[in-house]
Amino acid sequence: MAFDIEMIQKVYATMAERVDKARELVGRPLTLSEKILYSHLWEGTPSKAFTRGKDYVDFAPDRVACQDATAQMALLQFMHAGKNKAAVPTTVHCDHLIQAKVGAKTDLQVANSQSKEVFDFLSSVSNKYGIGFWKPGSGIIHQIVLENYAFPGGMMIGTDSHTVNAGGLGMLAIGVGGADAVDVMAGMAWELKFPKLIGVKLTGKLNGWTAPKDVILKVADILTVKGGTGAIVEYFGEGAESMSCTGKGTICNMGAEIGATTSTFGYDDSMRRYLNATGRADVVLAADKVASYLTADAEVYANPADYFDQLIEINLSELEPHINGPFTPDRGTPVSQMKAEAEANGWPLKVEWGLIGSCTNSSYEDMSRAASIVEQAVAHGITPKAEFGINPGSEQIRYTIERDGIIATFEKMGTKVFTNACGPCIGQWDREGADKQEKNTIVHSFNRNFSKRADGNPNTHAFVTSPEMVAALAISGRLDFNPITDTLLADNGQEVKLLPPVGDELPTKGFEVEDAGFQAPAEDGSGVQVLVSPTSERLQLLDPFQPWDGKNITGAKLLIKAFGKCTTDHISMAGPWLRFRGHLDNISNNMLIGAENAFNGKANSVKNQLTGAYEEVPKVQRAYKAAGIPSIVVGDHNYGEGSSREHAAMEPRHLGVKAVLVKSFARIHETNLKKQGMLALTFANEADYDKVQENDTINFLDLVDFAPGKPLTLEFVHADGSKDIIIANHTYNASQIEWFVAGSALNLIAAAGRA
Ligand code: MIC
Ligand code: SF4
Repeated sequence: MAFDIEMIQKVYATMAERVDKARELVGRPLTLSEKILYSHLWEGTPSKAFTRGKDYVDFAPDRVACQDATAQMALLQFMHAGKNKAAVPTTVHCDHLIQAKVGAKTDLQVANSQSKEVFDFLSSVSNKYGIGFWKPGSGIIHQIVLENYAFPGGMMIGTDSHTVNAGGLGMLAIGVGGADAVDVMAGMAWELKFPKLIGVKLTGKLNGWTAPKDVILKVADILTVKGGTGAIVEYFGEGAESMSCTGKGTICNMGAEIGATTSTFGYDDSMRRYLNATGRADVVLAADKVASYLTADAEVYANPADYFDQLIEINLSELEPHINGPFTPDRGTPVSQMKAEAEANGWPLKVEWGLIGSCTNSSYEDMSRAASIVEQAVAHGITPKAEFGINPGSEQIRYTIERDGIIATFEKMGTKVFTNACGPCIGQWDREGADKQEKNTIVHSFNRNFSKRADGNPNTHAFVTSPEMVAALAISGRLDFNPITDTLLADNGQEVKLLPPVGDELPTKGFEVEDAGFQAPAEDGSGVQVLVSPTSERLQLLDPFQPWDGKNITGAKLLIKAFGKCTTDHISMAGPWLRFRGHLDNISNNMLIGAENAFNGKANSVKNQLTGAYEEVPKVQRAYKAAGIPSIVVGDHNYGEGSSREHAAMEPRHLGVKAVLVKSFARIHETNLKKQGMLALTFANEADYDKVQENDTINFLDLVDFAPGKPLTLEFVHADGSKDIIIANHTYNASQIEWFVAGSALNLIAAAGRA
């Protein structure tokens, strides 16, 4: 039986009525995305039609998922909300805090002892508040959600940007900051701007070396890292139907990389097969009764241009395998052009490592198709030229692929099998020699490849590709190897051409697992004690942020003008810093250390305007804080791209930064800033970015009149006394302005809890 089947049945029970009403109000056939949105309104049955990309709407998500690196802050905040129990089914997953070094068994033991305090905290908070707890080693949050909780037509939020993975099962699953999760767990509405809709029509069929991953690598190349901002991507067409459910998950997963709010697919046979294989025949039974509501109305897919804000068409029969990177997931190169591209750009051609896994590509199908390539190499006596590592997505997958001999196949090539966890994908990789910072190339099946992400080395060129291509490239040891046309040299000197990958979508003998790693919460958690040591360096109870004093901010210093790509990895790095995710003051020491200072081209070196010295960003900001001087951060396009980690917003808030003024924001980060009581502003005129100078002092002239739709006026006073007036736009609505006034959204919830 599926977890929370009653909740799922309840969602389906009201679906028809709500969707029919929405269709009537909107006055035309509906996309799947609209059906799910309108059937999850906080108000219940819809009473009006909303304008896409404009209206803020209150929703009622069905469930919440958190992972260990973000759950700490989410639950520390939830503890202030004054509730006894999470209001909707919620789970916590331990996956980010496990380092990949020697192999699964030892690495897990090390993590369990090194992060014991954090795991114990998460386990006891979960137990107290009725939250399902998935222990370290159980798997990566998004695989576990897909295997156990996702259901067609549902809506969930998760404190991780790749929550969107559950779109593979026809959900609207959306990544958020912890403060948003707290809203839903506290039984309140969750607000989202009604998204725009991008339709992707998939014709033809994947074949040969192409995989679902290539669809999203292509889409990322077309839309770029910000092309999906504020939109839901809905995939459809014969190509979608012919693809596995976990393959659909891969495509939705990497929708985070184009900034999309989420991505989804209509309910089909691949989902039925997957639900049945993962022990959820009851969900199939329930979903089948409302099947027509779990996909778009027929007219929509027949004439998509009339219903989507943007339409993309991809013919899968013609799609080539892609390799995206380095340093950004939207730089796509078809495999046939890699040689020329790599040579022209000076990318190291030798592949040092091939890594298969992450929440994006760690399904049974992924592992079995990649293993089919390894098998061929073994059979031909080819020694792999690069090192190889895999991290299975869940214990259920690991157990099953071990039973089916897939792990044994990988091991024949000397592959390291890491824990069922994020590992190298989030810099939890103790890679030998990375500290030498040599220029090198790695290929992986993950989703992100920002600078330093995997091993901390800024000179590692990481490329994203499908698991089967990772296998081929790692075996050949070359980035420019094209398995479709090129041959490999066997150890006996024979030339060998690899055959295209084959594999099972689902295990023919079914999934199996001994201990999946789940811990159910206590029925009544009121007696459970949650302890946080005051001397802990890993956990720190939160102090509420101060409310706004009602005055214009004046005399603020420019902390940094960030140049170019500034992702959440640049603002609050992961890897070694993950250990401080539950301790706001300690983690604040990584604030913006990866951002490039526009004035000197350096990272973590900004001018302290009080002394004139160039120092680390956190140090300078602490100096301003100690002197009681406010500050602001200026940034470029798509600021805060990537992760949902709210630390990237809480750290500046904690250290006294008042505003972040940029050319444009990534969605989750903008909301996180608002929720934590910061000012998230954009240049009304982008060119004004160039007017900002290193020694600037900034005065807000009309913050006292802060109101929805009304831009703010900022005065930039330069060192020579001259001034520039810069107009800043914002997207705060009335209730979001209240968060700013109260000091944070949590302050409002806590006040309501006390009232
Ligand atoms: C990531 O892939 O960057 C992460 C680590 O999963 C993050 C969450 C985090 O920073 O903890 C994400 O994608 O949201
Ligand atoms: Fe973990 Fe990587 Fe997936 Fe983020 S993208 S959840 S770090 S596996």
